[in-house]
Amino acid sequence: MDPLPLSRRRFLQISAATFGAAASSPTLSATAPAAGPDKTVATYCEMCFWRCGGLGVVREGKLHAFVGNPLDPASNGRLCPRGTGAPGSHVEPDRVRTPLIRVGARGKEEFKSVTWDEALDHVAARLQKIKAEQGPESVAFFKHGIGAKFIEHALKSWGVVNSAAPSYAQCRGPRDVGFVLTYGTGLGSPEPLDIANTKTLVLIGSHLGENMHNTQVQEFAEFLGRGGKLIVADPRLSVAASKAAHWLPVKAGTDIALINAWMNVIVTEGLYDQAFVKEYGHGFEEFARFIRTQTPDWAAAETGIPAATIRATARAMAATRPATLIHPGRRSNWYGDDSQRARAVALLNALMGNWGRKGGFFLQHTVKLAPYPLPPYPKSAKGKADNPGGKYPFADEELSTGIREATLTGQPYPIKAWVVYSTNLVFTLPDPRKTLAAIDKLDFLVVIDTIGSEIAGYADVVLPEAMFLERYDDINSVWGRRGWVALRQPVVPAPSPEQKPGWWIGKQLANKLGVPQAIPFSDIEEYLAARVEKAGLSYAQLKRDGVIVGPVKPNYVEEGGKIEFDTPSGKVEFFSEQIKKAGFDPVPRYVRPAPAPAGMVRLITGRSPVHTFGRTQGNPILHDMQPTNEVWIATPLAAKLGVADGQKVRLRNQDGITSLPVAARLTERLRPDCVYMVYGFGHTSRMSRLSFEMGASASHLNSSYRTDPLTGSTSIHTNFVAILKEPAAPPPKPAAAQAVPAGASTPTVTEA
Ligand SMILES: Nc1nc2c(c(=O)[nH]1)N[C@H]1C(S)=C(S)[C@@H](COP(=O)(O)OP(=O)(O)OC[C@H]3O[C@@H](n4cnc5c(=O)[nH]c(N)nc54)[C@H](O)[C@@H]3O)O[C@H]1N2
Ligand SMILES: Nc1nc2c(c(=O)[nH]1)N[C@H]1C(S)=C(S)[C@@H](COP(=O)(O)OP(=O)(O)OC[C@H]3O[C@@H](n4cnc5c(=O)[nH]c(N)nc54)[C@H](O)[C@@H]3O)O[C@H]1N2
Ligand code: SF4
Ligand SMILES: [Mo]
Repeated sequence: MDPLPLSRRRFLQISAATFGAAASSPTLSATAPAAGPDKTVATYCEMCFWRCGGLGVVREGKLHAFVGNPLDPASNGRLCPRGTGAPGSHVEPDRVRTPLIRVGARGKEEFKSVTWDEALDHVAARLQKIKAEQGPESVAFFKHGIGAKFIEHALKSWGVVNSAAPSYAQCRGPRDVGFVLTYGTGLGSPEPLDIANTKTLVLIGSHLGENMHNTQVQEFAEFLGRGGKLIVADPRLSVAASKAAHWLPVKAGTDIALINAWMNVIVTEGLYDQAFVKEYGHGFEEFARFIRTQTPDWAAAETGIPAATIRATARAMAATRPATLIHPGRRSNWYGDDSQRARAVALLNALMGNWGRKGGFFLQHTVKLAPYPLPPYPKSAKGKADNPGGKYPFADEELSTGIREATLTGQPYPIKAWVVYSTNLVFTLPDPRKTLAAIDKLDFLVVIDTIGSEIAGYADVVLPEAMFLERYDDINSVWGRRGWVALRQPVVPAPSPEQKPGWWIGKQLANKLGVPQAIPFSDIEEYLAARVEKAGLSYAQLKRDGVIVGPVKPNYVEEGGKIEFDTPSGKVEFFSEQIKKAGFDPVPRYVRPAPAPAGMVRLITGRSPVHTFGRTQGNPILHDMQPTNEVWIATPLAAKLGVADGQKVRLRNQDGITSLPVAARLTERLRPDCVYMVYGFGHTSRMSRLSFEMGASASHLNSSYRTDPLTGSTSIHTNFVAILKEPAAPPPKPAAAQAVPAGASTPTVTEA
């Protein structure tokens, strides 16, 4: 059997295209803009949140291509496959074309088409009623992306205080908190990683090359091209791991043990940056006392990585410091101990002394824009509902799951309506059963989306947004080596005149809710131009070029840059008094993950290089590149189960939730105590025909999660599955199949 299953061959081809891009072509686009009558419009991509600058190419009045903008530092003139495929989202067949009001039972996906006036009058009447009876705090807003700005602003001007983005506690929240607790600052996006100058790069999970954050992948390709040393710890031989000098197939959930053992070697052998620790470190002695107990021999038993390998890789890291970077990761909500895992990563970096140093974390700058004068928000006596009593003491943004909990329990006060912008909460939040139960408790659900997503299927009102190539949004002001501002502007009109931009929706909503002063400008360009011109920059230049990049400034201590740490001690906190005071471990202590129940293995997930989460499976271009997902199963495990390559299986988790059928991909490149699946497939909304029931949903299987006690972030890799061979499993019950509890049939898997 081919040890490299189809999916991997495809991943490798794609990554080869990307890794080779720097040397070969100026863009990944299949179609370069032709000379002649083409018109190009500079804007920035929102197929994901890297926000690369691109050029929309219009030919004969139609959107012809979307290619990289060479002036833009987030793309360097090249887009990833998803950005290049953005025109597919413009022509996506099942886009919502008009506002919709629900006619059938909730979740039945039955709507009638209405005018904007009707839809917004209905929304305003329902929200005003809730405000009158319970207060505006009982209306919550969920958001993802820059387009949310004016809708959120309208709602906040009217009294909304609960506003949360799942991209915090379901993504990079615990990482940023881990860094705040250590260095006094989070890393944000794009992260200030100087991969361009790194000599040794350590990836813990972070699967660059499948995770397509554009310039990071470009710098990674350059790093590999010049022979940089790569160390990858991942239970799976990811695309990145296939390029590594050392692949450490760490047992899932044991990263803290591995990182602590690395630190043990570096501390006990005196390999760390002693000058940096002396000048900038706080509590190093207490930390060192603890870390001396975390020996490689101890960690070997936990992680499955031989002690000699742990020692060798630790020494390799120290050999090139400070140009050694332990990648902090991005999606860090894995096991429910993730802010501590992030602390461990932050501390290992601190031992390299790489803060503000070439090849480590560069010092960032930004281009300042002028604020546009807008009236302040009303004060709320009730406060927010997502984190009552500061239960999660280090959460520094709102918790989406906290709002869901308040909706379910009515505590600290009832939440009666959700307004949801560009986040598919049924997919995004852990345990979709809880999300649906919370929706059941709502008086009113408004969803602003481009397509008929799952969450839209449950809405009382759906408002159709224009996609990013069809609209203005606020200016993107970015921290980076020099910093820059980028403009989003329409390349083509939306296919339907009823598909409106977020700012317009926000303005109408403000009018209908009786707070018209919240958005005083009649056209968003008034607002955009004012912010740019008042900052002394040229709006005409921004419109023409798409970006204005700031001046060169020092990025490193060597260039005269200053480093300071906004922690209580003013230093890098190896030992954290504030964590201790809050009742948690002041040093990152490893806790062994729960073992798999009999007959089950752990489910771990990641990204497809050609899709973004669950939002692009209905994009015809990207759908063509990858219509469905597959489940990776290690060959020894498959042999034990009698599962053949390509055979359809279902996954049933510890809570009896069964997936849709999905093809098995047998591989040598995965530990046999877990299976791997790309997240974002297995859609259940009939309103999007291309993605409906294609593949299996990792979201639905994520029913058992742990909550990080420091930040409230929720885990994704804490579920176990049995592998059921088709057709032995009960016949599919279409849309509901993924939420159906286990029937009588017994899992056919034995534990690996
Ligand atoms: N193409 C594409 N690119 C994207 C996105 C996308 O949807 N599509 N999304 C973007 C976003 S929002 C994010 S947050 C990032 C996410 O991308 P990353 O932050 O890079 O990755 P994760 O999804 O957290 O991690 C996935 C990897 O971790 C490994 N892994 C699983 N469990 C463990 C473990 O216990 N230990 C270790 N060491 N490794 C483990 C998996 O095998 C997999 O290779 O990607 C961004 N880039
Ligand atoms: N099980 C599991 N859960 C996860 C993750 C995981 O890997 N596994 N990843 C986590 C991470 S890292 C992140 S960042 C979050 C991401 O979570 P979300 O941001 O919620 O991502 P999606 O599920 O793709 O939902 C995006 C929704 O926005 C809609 N949309 C797309 N473009 C537009 C637009 O221009 N305007 C409007 N109004 N709507 C639009 C899409 O149709 C879709 O309904 O999910 C988190 N949740
Ligand atoms: S990384 Fe790709 S999808 Fe994300 S913004 Fe850039 S081009 Fe668009
Ligand atoms: Mo994310």
